[in-house]
Amino acid sequence: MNKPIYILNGPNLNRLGKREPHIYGHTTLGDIETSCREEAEGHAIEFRQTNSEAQLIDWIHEAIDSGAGIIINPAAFTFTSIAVLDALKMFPGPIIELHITNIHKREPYYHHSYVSKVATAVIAGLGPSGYQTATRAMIEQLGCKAGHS
Ligand code: DHK
Repeated sequence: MNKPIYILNGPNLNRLGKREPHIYGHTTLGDIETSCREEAEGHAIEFRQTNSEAQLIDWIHEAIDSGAGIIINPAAFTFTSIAVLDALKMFPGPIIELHITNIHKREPYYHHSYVSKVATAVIAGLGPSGYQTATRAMIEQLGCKAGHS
């Protein structure tokens, strides 16, 4: 059984669909989870969201012990949390940092990411479909063929 890919989401992303739709669109996080599972074609996925920094760190620790790869949209913690960076530093596998919007085109406080220091790759600005792109890329990074669970 392949170790799961952890897809972790930070604060306020539980409000997707209703949250600033002119910026984030009308797609809900539930829709995004469904699209990731379809893209993974049977590869194990742990898809989670929290508004708590401590919870996000605990899930990264869990992934260190039992995950193959991490796809993370840390949302606002991207720009504030050295604790999340320190946790990710301990992860031995590929890390894909993901943002729905192109953070570099937005307000200056969204320009410096702590997470990018340890990310294998960064995806930003593709909208909700960036999650599928990240899932496909992660399966390639892991050298797994989709459907081989
Ligand atoms: C999501 C957030 O919540 C913001 O804090 C970031 C990111 C952008 C996103 O594009 O997914 O600035």
